[in-house]
Amino acid sequence: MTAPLRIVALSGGVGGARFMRGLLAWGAATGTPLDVTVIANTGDDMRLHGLQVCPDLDTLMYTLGGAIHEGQGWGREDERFTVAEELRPYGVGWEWFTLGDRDLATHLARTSLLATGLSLSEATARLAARWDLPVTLVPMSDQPVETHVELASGETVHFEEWWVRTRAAAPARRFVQVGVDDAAPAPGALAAIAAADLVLLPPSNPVVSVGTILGVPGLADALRACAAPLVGVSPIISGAAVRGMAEACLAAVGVAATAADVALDYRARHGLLDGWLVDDADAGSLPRLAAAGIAAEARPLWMTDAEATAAIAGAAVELGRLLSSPR
Ligand code: FO1
Repeated sequence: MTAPLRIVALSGGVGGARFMRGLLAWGAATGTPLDVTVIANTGDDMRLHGLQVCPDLDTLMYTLGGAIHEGQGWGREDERFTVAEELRPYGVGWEWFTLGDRDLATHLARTSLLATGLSLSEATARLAARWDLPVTLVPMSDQPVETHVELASGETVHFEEWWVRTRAAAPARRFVQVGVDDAAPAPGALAAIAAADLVLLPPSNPVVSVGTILGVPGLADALRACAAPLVGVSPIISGAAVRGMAEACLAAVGVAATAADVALDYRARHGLLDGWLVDDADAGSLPRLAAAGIAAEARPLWMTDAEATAAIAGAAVELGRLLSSPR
């Protein structure tokens, strides 16, 4: 039995979760034993009705646990909304942020576990055990971090309000990760990075998902000190975000919404990135990436179905192997 390939991935919600599912499918299809740790963004977290809600941890848990609402990419399949319907007339909470009955059970369980004194990592491990996840799911930090958006109007709102209620309609002036200065990487995160054979950046939002994770003090340092190659998959295809509204986030931080500019920003801002996958439509950017010392390849990047997604994940692993092999 060959030793499993130890992979660490920094992931946000929907796109990252689908990519991780593809990675596991690729491992199964190729008979490649994988030992995967997913470090999840917790900047989207919020306190609602006294409950700790962790959107990206839950999207990863439901997707890899086979319980995701596939069409939405978030929330549970086979969901009911009895509680949400009853909450509405009381006018409490965020009526534009739908918490289904089954999903609420997750938030109740997490909040109860945290109330007994467990850390977010420990609570996450307990929740993940129910889903028998094929990965180790770790929050980026055990300390609370919330992404707030400062709008051009001067008003500041929680990321989810900007993202869900307004669909990022109002331009963001900047993102503030409230609490990040007092946050440390979750214990499992640093250990997994130190032991990794490969680090992957799925096609998650490079600003508010991967960027938030990299902003946790000490985490980017650990990645820069890590001997393993770091390979990313572009979340932008020919100038448009594959999912979500990455362009709106990139504009706020002054990065052009192109496959190459996202990669070059990882380099400039964090001093990270060895390999980068771009879609065929962006093959023209390969020379610019090569000039920056980033090993880039062009291939279809639309995660149109499970097979396509597995192929993308496999290509990222193969690029990592290329970069690991002795020169
Ligand atoms: N996204 C929406 O567009 N509308 C919602 O009502 C909504 C509710 C929701 C509840 C729990 C949860 O974990 C995620 C939810 N999301 C919703 C998705 C969420 O905005 C995204 O998953 C991430 O925050 C960004 O990746």
